[in-house]
Amino acid sequence: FVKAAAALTLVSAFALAGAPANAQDKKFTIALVPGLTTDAFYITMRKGAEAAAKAIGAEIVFQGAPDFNPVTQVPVLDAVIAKKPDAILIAPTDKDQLVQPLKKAADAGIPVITVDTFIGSGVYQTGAGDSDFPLAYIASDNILGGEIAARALAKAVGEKGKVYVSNVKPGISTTDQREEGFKKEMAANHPGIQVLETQYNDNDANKAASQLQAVFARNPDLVGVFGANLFSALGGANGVQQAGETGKIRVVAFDAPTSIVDNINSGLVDLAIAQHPAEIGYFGVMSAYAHLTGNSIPTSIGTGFTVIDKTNVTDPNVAKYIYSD
Ligand code: T6T
Repeated sequence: FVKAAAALTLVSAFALAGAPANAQDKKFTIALVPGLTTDAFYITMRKGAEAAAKAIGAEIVFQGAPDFNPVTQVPVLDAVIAKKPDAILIAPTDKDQLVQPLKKAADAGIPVITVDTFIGSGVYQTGAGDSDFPLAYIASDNILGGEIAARALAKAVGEKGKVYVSNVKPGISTTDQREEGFKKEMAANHPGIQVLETQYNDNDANKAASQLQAVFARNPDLVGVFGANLFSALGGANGVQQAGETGKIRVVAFDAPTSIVDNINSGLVDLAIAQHPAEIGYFGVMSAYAHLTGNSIPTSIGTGFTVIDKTNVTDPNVAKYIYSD
């Protein structure tokens, strides 16, 4: 009896202290490391992550670098690992350069899920190679996004003429795949389009704008540009405007910051391919939670796109996909 009473006291003390009865009741801390902090895409992803965290009583730690660069992202990741969060969601800024730094997290027993971008081949948990250790990859289908961009740009320019891709830099899974999808679609189905050499802008919209003008100076018959991410598209569009070529050099934009609405309405941008970053953040957190509470999770989750143009930009069901600032 004494033993049983002591056990009872222990149990009630435990209950009073509010200790978790099971893993579901634990307050998890989930780190979200974006590609960079000052990008409407990742700001919107954070909102989705916070919404999911609220639903499950978790805490999000949002910590990132001010630019999209492995050199600045790796120290941030090291600091995050040192704090031992329950899980890490990360948009790796380079397919190869983030493998070893992320391995440190996995070796420390912290589950890793990549959001938006991937490491290695992006096919995880297969036992192949040394970069398949993340539990899941949650993102847009970026090859498909590039194909959609190619079809839209080809149509806008009447299926003929010179175009080019304004891109960030090689080694980023998302933007590499968008370019791949774009070129594949052009080569397969749009024989009248000539794709010029890609211009890499290091995620600098000003650089992308000057590059547009330089490409136009070399090719006065340039008819279109595909901006493969937010800053590439913004810069490309600004370059077209500065060159006085609005409506003549057609712009297809990846991503949908608030400024895209004005650009679509003014005819500077033909179409924007909005990703669903909030969805990526939401399902990133939910996947981490499922794993942390003993459930299995899919190794890949594909999120959607909403294509925004003049015909639907005022529709609230479309406008809700414009990113948050
Ligand atoms: O396009 C997004 C993201 O998907 C990509 O990986 C990097 O650039 C953005 O964050 C937009 O700036």
